Amino acid sequence: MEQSARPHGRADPAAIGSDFSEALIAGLSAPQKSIPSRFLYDAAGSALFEKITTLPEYYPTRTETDILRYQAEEIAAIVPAGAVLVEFGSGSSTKTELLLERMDKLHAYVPIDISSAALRDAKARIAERFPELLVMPIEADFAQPIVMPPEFSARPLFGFFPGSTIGNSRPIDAVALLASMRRTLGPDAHLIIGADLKKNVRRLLAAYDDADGVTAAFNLNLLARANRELGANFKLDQFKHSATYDMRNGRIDMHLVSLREQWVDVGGHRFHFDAGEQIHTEHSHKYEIEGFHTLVSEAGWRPQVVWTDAERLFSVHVLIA
Ligand code: AVJ
Repeated sequence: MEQSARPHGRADPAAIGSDFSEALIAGLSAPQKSIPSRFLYDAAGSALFEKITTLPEYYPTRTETDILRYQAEEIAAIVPAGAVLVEFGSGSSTKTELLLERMDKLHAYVPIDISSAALRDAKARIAERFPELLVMPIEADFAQPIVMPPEFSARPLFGFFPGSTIGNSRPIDAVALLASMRRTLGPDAHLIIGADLKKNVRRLLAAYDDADGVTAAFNLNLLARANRELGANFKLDQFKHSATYDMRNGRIDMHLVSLREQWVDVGGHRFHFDAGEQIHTEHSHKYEIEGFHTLVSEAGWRPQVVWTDAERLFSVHVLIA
């Protein structure tokens, strides 16, 4: 939900008891403070993320798009006539168009997203560009079990989960999510999924802490959002963005670091921050191809094909249910 700015200390009554409010208060009450990464994507955060995808340091989007463009013919050959393409967390559906261009025998496209605005825009654009294609958006959180329209149950289903969004989940949760997608798609389904690869740490750190500070603004928007939506009083210049690489777990961790000892009010609760105390805001796991194969196998998927770019920065996998 989009909301206009309001003075500190006056919360929007409709937002009290909201998902964000509950998660934020719970996350800041824990000994290790954290905010779930899904809250990064309000309207302002989504716009900042779109900007991140164009940064020279942020290689994943560009690299995955190149892989998909290069392999589009081959992907289209795997997708039989009359199939249904189901995208988990479709957002702007930009990468999807690369596939749809080649899939002239596709029956339907089912974008799944929590943003009704994103679904509306994507549906309008895709329906206009591919007039033969049935577009049936589902407004839902892809982390929850989703019921496919029954009229598609006899058709070959192709899941599409690009962007290395799977990397935001800890391995144990990633397995659960992949298993849930397998149940949603049913027997004989395929899943086309993007996974970011392990690489030089300096390169990884630059991608999550760019020179222009766009990623910093994206991360700090969580606090700005709490001020806007919940009447919190975070002082944005008293926190800074940090991205570190956890070698043992093979992941980038984003934090917001308190620059001094301070108190912050959120929805009737006061939270204390020590100088240097961190709020964890995002995990972004990086995989080796083998490790990713192990992960998907634990969820019951069978790896069919994997493509990477020449620099081996990113991988796109086709899995069979
Ligand atoms: C959209 C989750 C794939 O982890 O690389 C970008 C989000 N965070 N810069 C990622 C993100 C910081 C992104 N994903």
